Amino acid sequence: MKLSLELVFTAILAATAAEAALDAKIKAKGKVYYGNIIDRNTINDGTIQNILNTEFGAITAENSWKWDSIEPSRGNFQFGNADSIANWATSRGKLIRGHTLVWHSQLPGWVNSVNDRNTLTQVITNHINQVAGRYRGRVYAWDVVNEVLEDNGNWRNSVFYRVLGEEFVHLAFRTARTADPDAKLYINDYNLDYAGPKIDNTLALVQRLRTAGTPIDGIGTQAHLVVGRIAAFDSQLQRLGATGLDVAITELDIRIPKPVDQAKLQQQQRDYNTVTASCVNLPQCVGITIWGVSDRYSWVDSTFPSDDAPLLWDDSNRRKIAYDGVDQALN
Ligand code: 9MR
Repeated sequence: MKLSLELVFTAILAATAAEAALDAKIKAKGKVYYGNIIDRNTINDGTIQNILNTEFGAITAENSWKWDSIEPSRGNFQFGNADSIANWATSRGKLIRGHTLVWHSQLPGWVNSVNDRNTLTQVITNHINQVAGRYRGRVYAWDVVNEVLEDNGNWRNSVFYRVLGEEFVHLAFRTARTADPDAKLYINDYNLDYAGPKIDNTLALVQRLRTAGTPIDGIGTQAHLVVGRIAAFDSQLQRLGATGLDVAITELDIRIPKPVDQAKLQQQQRDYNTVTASCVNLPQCVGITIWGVSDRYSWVDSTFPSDDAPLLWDDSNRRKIAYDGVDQALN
């Protein structure tokens, strides 16, 4: 009896995974996943869990895989929250995108105060070995480095660049490849959605990494967009694809300048349709991750108080017409 009940549960889980609607549709277009995020604020919300289960096929931890969560002091690794998310995803047959190994933000103070090359090299190497090593074989893709350039195309003034120069990027990729040889390794950034020095210099950096033999598999474009301002998105995504590397849209949301009204929600529907179609139409684009399920839980509320409503479900977890924009691009 116990065994057959387990079989029933397994079958239900498998069926749920198989029916993940947006995910199944983008797979039918030859892509790898349609994903979303989860974290401590949503992992116990039954409605969000249900939407993740039924619509999405890949999971990114919104915060719990970041350096300050996992290694708050040197050598003190805290995997509790990160493991919960990994297990949530794995037990439901979802892919995992690992976010992120080396990033200037949500970085504990002790890393920022390192000022010699040897120590920082050891610190980066150990962090990547511990984190990517722990989930070895379970992560589809890692954002190995995140946001290393400023919008003007200059190097960001992080502890990593100050102490190690560009070598920190090479070091991070080489270490990640050894720690988890089967994971796809990505450079990830925002504001790659329009022409300018940031995308130019990102592409130049990618070229230098490849020339140096540094193992990189993909470019992630976060795509934190604003309704009605996505005209350049498709052409810039094509530039990323022209490298021949994999491309992923890693943190998609399309926020609306307040007040939100029906016309702007309709524009948002069209914009979600355009962005999804851009990925579908680009052979190198492997998948899309939306940065949140419902408007109730979005980083936009606190960071851009004059914008709102960036996601596919509203504050009451009701499906918005933006969902239809995505769905139509997949049909
Ligand atoms: O969504 C995340 C939010 O909960 C955090 O407070 C914030 C802190 O920096 O990070 C947000 O996620 C960011 C992601 O990790 C990297 N790209 C930009 C995202 C939005 O800020």
